[in-house]
Amino acid sequence: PTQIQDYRSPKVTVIGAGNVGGMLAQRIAKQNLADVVLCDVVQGKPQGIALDLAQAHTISNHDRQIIGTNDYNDTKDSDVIVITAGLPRKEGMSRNDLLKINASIIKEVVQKAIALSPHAILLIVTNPLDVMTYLAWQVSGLPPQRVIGMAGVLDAARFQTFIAMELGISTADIYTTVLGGHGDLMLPLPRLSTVNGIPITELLSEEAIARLVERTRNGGAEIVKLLQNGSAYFAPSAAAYVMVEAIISDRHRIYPAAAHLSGEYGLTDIFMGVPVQIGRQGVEKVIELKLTDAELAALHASASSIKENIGILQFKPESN
Ligand code: TXD
Repeated sequence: PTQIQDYRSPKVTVIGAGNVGGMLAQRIAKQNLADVVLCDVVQGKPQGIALDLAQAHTISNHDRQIIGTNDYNDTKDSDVIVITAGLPRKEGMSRNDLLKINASIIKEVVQKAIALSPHAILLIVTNPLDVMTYLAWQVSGLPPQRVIGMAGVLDAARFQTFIAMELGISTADIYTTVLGGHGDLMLPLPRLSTVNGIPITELLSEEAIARLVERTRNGGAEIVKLLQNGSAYFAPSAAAYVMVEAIISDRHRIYPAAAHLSGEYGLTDIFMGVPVQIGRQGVEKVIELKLTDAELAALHASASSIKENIGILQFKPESN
């Protein structure tokens, strides 16, 4: 039988103690979900943030440990490793502009982290999201189910927010479906987005829906433009948090996320945003929605642009 002293707190490592990473660490500790290790390449930054967070948590009254470090040995035996390391977008940059710079960062940090936590689930946040998730899977050598990319929860929340603003109702009654890559070709699906079960196509005009879909696609850029130096992090960290929680608490939640496809939606050898069931083992199931021909064609267009970028990195298994 399990002895009580065998129990240890779950451990989540967040690599990249930037805006998203720091805010995610706060959310995890504040909810008493897990101990957190914040790891960054910049000396002092993760240590400073960890100390500040520990003091904040003293005030808000809970007991999780937060460590800041530049040393991967401190990340050993993590249950979940979240990768937020990399550069964010500046105004005028597309997510793909980040491709090569962030690819070299992802390769380095994933290899170092997985060597010490071979049983972890990897959650990728760094952009361009779908390509970085594919790359992380390749360099980690993990089974595909244990590598997940976060973007769909954020994109779906953006769509939800804009629908709520338009209708003047609570976001709590809105459910949205967004498929595809985390880029200009992402696919918010009005037909499968509902207010208390009623499709929004029955509640909003075509013009309004087209406008909200477009705003969702540009949701990240709209914030980049307003902030001027950096990208969104409150909603992204909230989205990463619910995914970490679904894993640590083994909730079998269904979320849109970048997952490995092996034939679903007619696609193979790619990570892209689709609804998945998430639990302690990572992706438990990829859910295949019935799409119209037009929706499927749009999804394939999004997939082609991801594959093109995977090709630029020359990280396809056959060209390895
Ligand atoms: O939906 C989504 N997936 C996204 C993705 C939503 C929001 C942000 N998105 C992307 O996440 C964004 O485009 C970036 O690629 C990442 C992180 O965004 P964040 O806003 O947190 O960027 P910061 O504040 O610049 O933080 C990045 C940190 C910073 O502290 C660097 O010092 C660190 O990453 N960094 C590294 N850490 C460890 N090792 C290496 N090599 C390294 N390089 C940079």
